[in-house]
Amino acid sequence: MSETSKETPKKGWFSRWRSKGDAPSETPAPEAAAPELVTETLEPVAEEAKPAVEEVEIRVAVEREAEVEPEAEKKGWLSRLRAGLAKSTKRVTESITGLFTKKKLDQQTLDDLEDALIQADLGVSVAARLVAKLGKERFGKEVTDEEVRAAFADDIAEILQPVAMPLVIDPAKKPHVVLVIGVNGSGKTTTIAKLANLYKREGRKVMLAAGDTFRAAAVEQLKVWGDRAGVPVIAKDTGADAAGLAYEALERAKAEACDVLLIDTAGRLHNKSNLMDELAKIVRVIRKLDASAPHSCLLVLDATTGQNAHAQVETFKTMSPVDALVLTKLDGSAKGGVLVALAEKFKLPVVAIGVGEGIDDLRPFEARAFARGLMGLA
Ligand SMILES: Nc1nc2c(ncn2[C@@H]2O[C@H](COP(=O)(O)OP(=O)(O)O)[C@@H](O)[C@H]2O)c(=O)[nH]1
Ligand SMILES: [Mg+2]
Repeated sequence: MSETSKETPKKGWFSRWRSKGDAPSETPAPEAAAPELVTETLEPVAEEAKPAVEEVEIRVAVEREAEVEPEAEKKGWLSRLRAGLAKSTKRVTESITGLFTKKKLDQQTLDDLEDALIQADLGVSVAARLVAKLGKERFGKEVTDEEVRAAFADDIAEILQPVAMPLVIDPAKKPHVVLVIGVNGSGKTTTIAKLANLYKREGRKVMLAAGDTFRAAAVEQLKVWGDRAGVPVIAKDTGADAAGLAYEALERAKAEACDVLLIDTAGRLHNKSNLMDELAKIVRVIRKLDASAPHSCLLVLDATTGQNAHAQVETFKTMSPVDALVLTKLDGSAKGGVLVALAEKFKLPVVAIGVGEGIDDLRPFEARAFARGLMGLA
């Protein structure tokens, strides 16, 4: 994003989402399927490559997508966000509410509140900060759980505000190259499909590069999504050199004067240095065609992995010029609070959040709505 982020955000990004209404509800991904990032190896924890099954899953997802219920379309995106965050909200608010048996705010209650916030994945530092502020303002006074939640929501919104910004596509770049990285299963390919769909509907010329050449099903998956969004997908056979593919895709995107090129990548190679080499090579090679590319490097994080997301940011920052985050699966996670901890620690822009498996289930990240949603407030 570097030089592009100073620009005024394109209107289409937010206004379209805000006015659009909602996408069909989808079955949330099971939390157990969340991938882990381990330090030495990026082998999957709960997943084996099963092309046959994956292909079936892709088809099911696409078919489900087609069953758009008009009823669901009418729901506002805010209520959808709240519904998506329900599990996270329940976890935080129940523990806070449970503490307010006594009327006056004492040290014990403050300590318990701090624990509740840590349990809800907001992180030690955010929890300490929120509770210290509450203590300073309300110690010894009578407070209700709702007042506490409102105070926390305000403070959380303040932490989130600086990172809530859209991904700005620089119209001067033809194309604006977006490199999408993250561990296997985090939602990279799905997020690319959602972004491609969004940009296409904003009238931009979009191209996709199936850079996860590690798995056959990954290439197929992107082709299916590309077809659905009406966007060309540059792909090669499994095992092809990802950097070479990215290079060719950029060459084509330049030749065809595309506005956006989204490059998918593999999240799992034999080990960390293997993945690092591949990502570095992709960056090196595309810079031969455009020294300023990639113009955005999006790290996709699965919100259901909770605290593991921190390790993923740390690791990927050493591999690539990560300059923004997308948090996915907020619809199926009780760990949405991790977004607050990430915002406070890394201060990386959160350009969008994933709230479902469908092509429309991507939302701009809005600080206040998210903070109030998390704390169970309207
Ligand atoms: N519930 C839900 N599922 C998601 C979301 N984003 C991705 N998924 C699902 O997560 C799984 C892995 O996604 P995929 O895009 O293939 O991950 P990749 O390996 O990083 O490319 C798929 O089953 C997706 O449908 C989301 O925001 N919400
Ligand atoms: Mg993928």
